[in-house]
Amino acid sequence: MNNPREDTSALRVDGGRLWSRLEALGEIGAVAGPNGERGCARLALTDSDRDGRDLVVGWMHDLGLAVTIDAVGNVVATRQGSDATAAPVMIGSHIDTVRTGGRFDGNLGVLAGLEVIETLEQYGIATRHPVSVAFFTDEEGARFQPDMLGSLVYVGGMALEDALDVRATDDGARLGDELARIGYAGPTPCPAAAAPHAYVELHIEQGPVLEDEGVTVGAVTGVQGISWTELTIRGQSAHAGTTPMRLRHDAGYVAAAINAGIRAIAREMGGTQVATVGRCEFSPNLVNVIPATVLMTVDLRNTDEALLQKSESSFHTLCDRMASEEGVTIERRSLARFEPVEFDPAMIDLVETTARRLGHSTRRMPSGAGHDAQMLARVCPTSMIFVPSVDGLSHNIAEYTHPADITAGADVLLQVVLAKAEQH
Ligand code: HGY
Ligand code: MN
Ligand code: MN
Repeated sequence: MNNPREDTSALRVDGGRLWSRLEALGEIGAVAGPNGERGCARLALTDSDRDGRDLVVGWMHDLGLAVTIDAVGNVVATRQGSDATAAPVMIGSHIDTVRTGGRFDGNLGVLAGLEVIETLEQYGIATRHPVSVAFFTDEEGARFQPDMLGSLVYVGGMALEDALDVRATDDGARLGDELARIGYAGPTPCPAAAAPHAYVELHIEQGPVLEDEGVTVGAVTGVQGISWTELTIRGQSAHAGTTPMRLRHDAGYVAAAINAGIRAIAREMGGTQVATVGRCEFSPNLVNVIPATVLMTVDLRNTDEALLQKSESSFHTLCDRMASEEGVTIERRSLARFEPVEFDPAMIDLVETTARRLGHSTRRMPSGAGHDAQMLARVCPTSMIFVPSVDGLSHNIAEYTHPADITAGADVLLQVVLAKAEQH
């Protein structure tokens, strides 16, 4: 390798150092599986999220970075550039996880950002723009909806007060109270006073495409649209044995029909349409009682806004029909609604040409999952770098990405950041 102090195009990260940070963070909220899987459970603003935050903020301080915490708990750590007036190149992602999460979803993007900065420090590389690494609050939206909540507030897409008043789905806690309880209700105003110069996020693909095609790096073109709805189905509890089928108002049956119905909608639409019932809670949830109420969620996604609206319309027609046929009521509450996002063409080109220059196979692709990048794209040139997920698995404790792919993705991130930050 040429001397990277002179020729930074030869600069590479220390993949071992990055891997050991991933392992260390993965121990916080660790979940062990029966076959040796090692996942993570760090739901937003829980004690384990706090512990994960404390560990990463400690690393940020160890690197001598200027660390800010804003009013919704977003943390941004900045390495100074030579031009104090220049906006930072921001690297970011999240460190909260779903309850059955992995060690890479989100964590990789934040820790690779730390690795990029440590590499610049190690080789004494100065940049004109500052370089910052951020983790955003509650990207998953598993406990507090919507998802990408912290980055949405950061870019001015959701009022801070509305975010602080969101209630947790598990215990009803108020987001602002949980933020204060874990010590991350920060003093920095939110939304952010100024936009980054550019934003780039390294993330595992969380799907099967890269692995199926044997490609190392995904140059991400955008993020598909997301529609989350909570349904409260109210029927009539009655005796399972004495109530004739014609007299039933069975909320559980309607829930099952809606679940099967959205699968049929997705199958008929084809393309990128997906549909999921992730939560479904019966009450009173007893073997011999016809369910009185069901609380459930429906997640619909499509890369095309018009098709996403079509799937939503079919879903609501299904709900209306089932309510009428079974004589139940269905209360609907939107939990999240984001249109598809296209990333900046020049940033996509930069990711793709950088990956190729480093000798990695690459392909362009949209993201099926939501990411903080889709919010930062509202305020600055943005793209993402994907690396393969083994068996396409994520939101599963068996989530895994090979160390070589981790290092490849972080090297691409380093070189993209160097290009945007303008080595000085
Ligand atoms: O739901 C998502 O796509 C992301 O994991 N928040
Ligand atoms: Mn993620
Ligand atoms: Mn996720």
